[in-house]
Amino acid sequence: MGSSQGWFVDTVTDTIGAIASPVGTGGIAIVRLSGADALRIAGRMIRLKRRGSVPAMKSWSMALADVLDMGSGRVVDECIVLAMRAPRSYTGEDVVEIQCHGGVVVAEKVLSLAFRLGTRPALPGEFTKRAFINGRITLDEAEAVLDIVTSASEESLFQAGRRLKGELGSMVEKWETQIVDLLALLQGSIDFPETIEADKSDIQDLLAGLSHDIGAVLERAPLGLALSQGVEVCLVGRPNVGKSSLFNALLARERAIVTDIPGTTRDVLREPTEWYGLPVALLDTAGLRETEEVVEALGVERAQTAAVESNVILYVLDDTQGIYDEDVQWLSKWQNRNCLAVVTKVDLMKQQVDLKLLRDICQDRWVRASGATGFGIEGLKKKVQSMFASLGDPEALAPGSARQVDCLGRALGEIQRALGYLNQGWTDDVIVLALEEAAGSLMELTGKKVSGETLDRIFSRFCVGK
Ligand SMILES: Nc1nc2c(ncn2[C@@H]2O[C@H](COP(=O)(O)OP(=O)(O)OP(=O)(O)O)[C@@H](O)[C@H]2O)c(=O)[nH]1
Ligand SMILES: [Mg+2]
Repeated sequence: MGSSQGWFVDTVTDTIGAIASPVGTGGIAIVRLSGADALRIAGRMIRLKRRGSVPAMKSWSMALADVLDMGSGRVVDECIVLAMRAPRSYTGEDVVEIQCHGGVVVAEKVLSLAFRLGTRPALPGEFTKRAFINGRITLDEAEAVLDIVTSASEESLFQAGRRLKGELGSMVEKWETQIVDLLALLQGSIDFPETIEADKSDIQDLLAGLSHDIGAVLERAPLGLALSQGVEVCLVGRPNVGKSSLFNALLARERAIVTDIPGTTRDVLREPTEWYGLPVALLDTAGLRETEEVVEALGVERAQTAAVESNVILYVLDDTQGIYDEDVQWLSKWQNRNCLAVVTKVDLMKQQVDLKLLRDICQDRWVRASGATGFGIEGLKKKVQSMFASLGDPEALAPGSARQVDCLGRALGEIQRALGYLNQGWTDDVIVLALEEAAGSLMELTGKKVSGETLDRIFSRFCVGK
């Protein structure tokens, strides 16, 4: 659990409200209120069916009730009301959840009644932001909430769930405590050199250990980011080689137009999918070639941009045509990226692709497949998935956002700097400066020390009502 952020407290006295369930019709719609006045406001618009009133409800209790329109005196809907009192609620404040029937108008009406009684519309992620501000969760846990909501695969959910339980945060806090204790020791030896002496080899061991442990978590960053944000996989290659056929085969549905006319695909097509637990956004693009045709030329430009911006490039080669000079150029250009060559149309048994040349350019980064028969499609998915899974033990904990990776990277850099200073015999005050920076970066990760802009950036990615 994170510490309370004192300097935010006066910004969170008002009561906020939002529809917490998705827009549309469904079984139930949930209107959520949070703040010091939540119970009182709910009490004025809700009449419990049995006895009592919302403000008198016990914490973590529920009741059947009617929502009343005070203006017309009409019953708007029959609902179930849940009361959760501060500090034992999601936000750490008084929270009321009103479960009404799952219609758009019903939920909007219930919310509008709450607004009329002084509730303010919640901003995106404001409930979770309050949970952070009130010390219910740390910042990495708040990010994990978003990762859980947006999880595109079971693996993503597994990692995000562990971060929400605070596994990453508590590890980071342990490192931070070790550094802070060391800082106290070093500061003591600076202030009282006769009485306190810091043992150099103990400090070396400690810093080397920290450096190893943080480095190990950072090594898993590409896996963590791939799982939380998904990877973009982009099909590129010359016209007519079979990109769109592979696109369809990889999605197992006829999403893209396939014809034997070179230059069929123009715009970039983007479809979400999942390959062995890896959330993937698959992109199909226009065939790469010089062209005078305006629309196609724009498509070719977009194809190159999409390839450069993607996490994985699948460079498609046509086994009935072999490897052209342009193919060699593109493959060589992208060989230091996550680029995999896909030799397709192998069902036609033409074997025009020179495998020796392909191995020279791509080493083992190529596969054989057929968009027409489905041959090699699962192997291709598995190979892309293993590019990320092999980045670390999938069971091991990984950071889930670029922000977390940045904080860990800076902490590691400062610890290594401190270790370097120590080995070179620099004075303690220089080492102290580096270690203070390291501790600061770790505190940023959990949100103990964080700017308002960082918070705004994180919570603006949430939906309203979360
Ligand atoms: N037999 C066979 N034919 C294929 C295969 N893949 C594609 N084709 C055929 O090759 C032609 C071109 O396929 P597309 O998938 O449209 O090729 P593309 O690379 O998307 O082409 P552009 O969009 O024009 O760049 C079509 O006639 C397909 O039916 C394959 O694996 N086997
Ligand atoms: Mg195409």
